[in-house]
Amino acid sequence: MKSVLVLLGVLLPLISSGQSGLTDKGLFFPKPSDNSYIKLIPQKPLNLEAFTLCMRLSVDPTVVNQDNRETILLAYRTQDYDELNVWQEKGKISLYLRSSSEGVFYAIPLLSIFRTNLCVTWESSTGLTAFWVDGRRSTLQVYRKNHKVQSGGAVILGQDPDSFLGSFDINQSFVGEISDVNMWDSVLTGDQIRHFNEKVWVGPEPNVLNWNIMQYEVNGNVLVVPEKYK
Ligand SMILES: *[C@@H]1O[C@H](CO)[C@@H](O)[C@H](O)[C@H]1NC(C)=O
Ligand SMILES: [Ca+2]
Repeated sequence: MKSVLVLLGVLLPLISSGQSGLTDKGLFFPKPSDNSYIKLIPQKPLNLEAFTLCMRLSVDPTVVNQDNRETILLAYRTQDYDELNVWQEKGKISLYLRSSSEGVFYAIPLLSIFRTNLCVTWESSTGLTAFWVDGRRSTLQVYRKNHKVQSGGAVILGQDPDSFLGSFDINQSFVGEISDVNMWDSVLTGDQIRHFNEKVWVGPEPNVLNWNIMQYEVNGNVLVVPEKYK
């Protein structure tokens, strides 16, 4: 009993410093910074041979859509690698798996001041990769066939870490609003991805990142957008 109480004494402060559940809420990054970010706690380790990653995004285009700016949309960083990064950069949207130099680029419409439903799918067995913008699929590309995404990292919104949870660059920070970040360990069907836009989810429960029950940690100047703005 005593050891249980001691354990609770250690765990409770940790649990209460984080928060959970973001149903109908968004996260707003009001201005460029090199210290504001959100750490998302996944439902399970990111050992992935396939994934679907979806999110809703709106940006401050006067910052994010500057010609030479790189803006991080989601970063999953392990101790040694940029294991899975999604960017908007140089007029394109890009995905990088275990690399910060060899990505796959898509000339899809850029993010705007209004919300965009953005999904990306990838599977190891074929390497087939696609972006989905408001339910419309891009052309396919083949990227990182037979690769596996490794566990042991941290999922970050708002900043690109060049070391494990540090070395942020203000000129790569996200400026705008992100919500409904969901991730599955499989490639969903086109119909399922189109349902994501309508917010009436009928597909499988997101089993890697699940916005509705997400545990997360806020660092710096990030506002949780109340439900009435959904
Ligand atoms: C960010 O970009 C601005 C404008 O290009 C530049 O003046 C500044 O030095 C950059 N800051 C960093 C930390 O790279
Ligand atoms: Ca960087």
